[in-house]
Amino acid sequence: MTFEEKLRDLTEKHEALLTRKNEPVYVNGVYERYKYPILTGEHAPLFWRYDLDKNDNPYLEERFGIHAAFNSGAIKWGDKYVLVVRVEAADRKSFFAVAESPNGVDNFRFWDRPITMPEYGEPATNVYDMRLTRHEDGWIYGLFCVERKDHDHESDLSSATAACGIARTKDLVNWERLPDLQSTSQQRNVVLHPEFVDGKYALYTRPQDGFIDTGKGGGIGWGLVDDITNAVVTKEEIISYRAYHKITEVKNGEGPHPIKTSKGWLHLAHGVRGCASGLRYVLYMYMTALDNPAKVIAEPAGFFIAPDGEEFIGDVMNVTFANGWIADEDGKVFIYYASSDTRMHVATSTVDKLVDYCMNTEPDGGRTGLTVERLNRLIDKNLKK
Ligand code: BGC
Ligand code: BMA
Repeated sequence: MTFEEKLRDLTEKHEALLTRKNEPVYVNGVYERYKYPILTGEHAPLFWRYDLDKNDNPYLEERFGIHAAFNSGAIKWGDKYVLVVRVEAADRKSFFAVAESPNGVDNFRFWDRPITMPEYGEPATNVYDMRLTRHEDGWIYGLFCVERKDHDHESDLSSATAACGIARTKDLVNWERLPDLQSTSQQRNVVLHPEFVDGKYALYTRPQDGFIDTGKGGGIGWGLVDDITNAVVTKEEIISYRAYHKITEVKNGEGPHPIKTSKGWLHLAHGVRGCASGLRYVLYMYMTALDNPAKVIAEPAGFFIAPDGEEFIGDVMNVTFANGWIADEDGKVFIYYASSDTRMHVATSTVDKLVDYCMNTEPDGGRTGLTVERLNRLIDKNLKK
C-alpha cells in the first residue's frame, strides 16, 4: 500500500469508529448499559498519533502511542455532552483532554488539543481523575490527583505522594491553576460541592495514611474551606464509611459531585475490596439530606455497577471507576464510567429511578444472616401474591 492508501484506510476506519452508533442494553430497571465503549485510546485523533508528513514518516508509523482513555469528568456544555478525559500515553503519563458528543452516548470526538494544565509547585509526574464542578461562584472547577515522587524515600522507585490539584476555567481551554489543597493527609478523590455551605466551599475528601494505603482514613470525608484560592481543610468528618466485609473494605472515594434532587443529594462513589486477584473496584450510590449534604439518608446494599464482560479486562483488571455524570433538565442521567483503567462507557438512567433505587433498596446489614433476612422479606412479599 502506498502512503496515501494507508492514510485513507486509517482515516476511514477511524471515522467509522468515531461515528459508530451506540445502543442501550437493558440491565436491571435502574439503568441501561450500552453495547460499545464510548471512548478508547483509538478515538484519539490521527494527528495526535501519526506524523502525517510523507517525507518525514514514509512508513506511516505511529509516533505517539495513546494507550487508554478513562476516568473522565463530565459537564453539559451548551447542548453538548462534554468529558474531560484521563488520556494515557504509551509512556504511562496521563493528561487531560476534552471530548464532546451531541447526544451523550456516541459520536464522542476529542477537541484538537489536550489541556495544557499550568503547574503548581513541583511539576507533577502525573495527573488524573478530574472532577468538574460548575460552582455557584461562577467558575468551573477541576479537582484532580497530582502525583509526585516522594523525595523522603528516593531509593524506593515506587514511592510517591498524592495531592489534590485545583484549577478553574470559564472555557475548558484556559485554566487558572490554584494552590494544591492543604490537608493533614495525602489526598486522591477530592470533589468540590457545587453550592456554598455556610458561606464556605465544601469538599468531599478521602483522607489516607499513605500514597496507596487509606489505613485509618475511615472513608469519604467532608470538610469546609474558607478560600478556594488558598484551600486549607482542617477538619474532615467521615460521611460514607469503609467497613469490614463491605464493598468498601479497603478504600472508597466520591465519584463526581452529587446531583441535587427534591429528595436529597444523589451520590455516586467507588468502593474497593481486596481479593486473590488484587483490588476490585465497584461503584455504589448513597443519598444525603437536601439541607445537609454531609448527612447520609440512604445507602443501598452492595454495588450499583461492577465490571461486566470485557469491562473486566484492561490495564488494571476488575475496575469500574466513575468521576463524571450529567443530569439533564428533563431528568435523564448519563453515568460516565471507565473499565479497568482502559476505556470509557456510559450508562443511562433518570433522577427518579436513581432516587427510587437509593430509597427502596435496603442497606447492607453487615453480616450474612441479615442478608438472608433481607432476601426473605422480598420473597415473602412476592410469594404472597
Ligand atoms: C495510578 C492511579 C492509581 C494510583 C494508586 C497511580 O500511580 O496512576 O491510577 O489509582 O497510582 O494505585
Ligand atoms: C485509583 C484511582 C483510579 C484508578 C484506580 C485503579 O486509586 O484513583 O485512577 O482507576 O486506582 O487503578
